Amino acid sequence: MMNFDFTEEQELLRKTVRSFVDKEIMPYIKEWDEKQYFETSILTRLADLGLMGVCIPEQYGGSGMDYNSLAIVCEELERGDTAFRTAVSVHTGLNSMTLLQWGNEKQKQKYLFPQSKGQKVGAFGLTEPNAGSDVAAMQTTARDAGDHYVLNGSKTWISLCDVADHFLVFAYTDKSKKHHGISSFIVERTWEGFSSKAIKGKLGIRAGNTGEIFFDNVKVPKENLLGQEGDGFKIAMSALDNGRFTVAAGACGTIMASLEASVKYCHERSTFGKEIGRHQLVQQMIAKMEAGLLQSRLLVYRAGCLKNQGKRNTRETSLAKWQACDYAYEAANDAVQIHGAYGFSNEYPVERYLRNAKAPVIYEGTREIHTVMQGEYVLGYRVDKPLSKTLPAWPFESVTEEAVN
Ligand code: COS
Repeated sequence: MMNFDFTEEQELLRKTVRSFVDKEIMPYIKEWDEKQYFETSILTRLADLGLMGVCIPEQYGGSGMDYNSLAIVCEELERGDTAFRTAVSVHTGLNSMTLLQWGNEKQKQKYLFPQSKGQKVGAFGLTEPNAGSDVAAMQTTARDAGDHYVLNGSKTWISLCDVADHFLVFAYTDKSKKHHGISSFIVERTWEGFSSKAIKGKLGIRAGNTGEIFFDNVKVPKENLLGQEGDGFKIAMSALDNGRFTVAAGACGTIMASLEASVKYCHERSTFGKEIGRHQLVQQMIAKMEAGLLQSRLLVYRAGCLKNQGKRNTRETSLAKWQACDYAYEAANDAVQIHGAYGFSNEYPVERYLRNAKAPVIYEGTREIHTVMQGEYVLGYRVDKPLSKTLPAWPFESVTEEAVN
């Protein structure tokens, strides 16, 4: 059965995030972007709206909505700015959803619950200076020291590096086993030997907090190992199935913002005696944006439906991420073109959209990684096996209700 309707709850969610963005982000974003300043109070306000754990079951502190509701939140946030969608991507998509999928009950209560409430912020430490697309090239190590591990190394391009309380960190526990020797740990910022440093001078997402995190003999209790030793690569890849989903959804927000600004400008600006929207080559760019938005959304919501069914969606999510981010970059580029020389100045928001849209074509799997993955799937070189652990299907079963029945 196919159904393209949103539920009333989802429609209301979209309206709520949209008006939040219009009031709390739009008036200030130009200044935050110029100052390379991340406004942390936005996360607190999102928490007040129940949006820091939108698709996490209520028993773990979340709002219990479905996975496509997370997509809606990401679309609407990125319509304001990519920085805040990125924050939700790492907090909910890469961290909380991974704890939901892989964490034991104790870990979920201790770390997932406060994250879903927004009392604590989560982030994700996978990429290293010498390990981006090639995840297994990482150099960070976690040495077994009896009742704890000792973590050494560093991670880079970490969103919320100075803001997050908890980090999911990937490190080798046994280098000889190659990718089967990587393990995943929950690390707290306050632990001795942990430090962070923001990267300044980024092309885009300048209103976001991104940087490096360092581990200098950080003691990680054994109970903070996520899954089993050696599960790290699988955990990282399954986390990316969710992170990429949020990036793809966010890209739809950039397309919406590009369209909105361009349509407005088309009606304001006249050349050769008519509104520029009347020129066919301008219409072509507008039409491409519309097509890109609709195609991207369909791919995103299809991946979300698979998540709702508890099915593996690596292939579908990768396709959505690749396509939506490419469309968003093109849409932002065309929006600048439509604005002509004005688009080249920050008097209009479209130059920010273009700068912001470049990052998602690179992070969470470059355009090239996703292109190769799709080629391999079609040619039969890449085949996804069923997973031992998937996200819980939606609607979530409540433990409390089970107990009552
Ligand atoms: N969920 C769970 N397990 C997964 C998985 C997923 N989505 N994807 C892969 N795995 C498992 C595989 O089943 C395989 O397990 P076994 O070795 O036990 O059979 C293992 O992980 C290796 O998978 P695969 O063979 O697909 O690895 P490749 O080396 O071919 O993967 C790519 C290479 C390039 C696809 C991968 O490294 C990648 O996506 N790189 C980009 C990383 C990235 O996006 N970084 C951005 C970080 S920004 S936060």
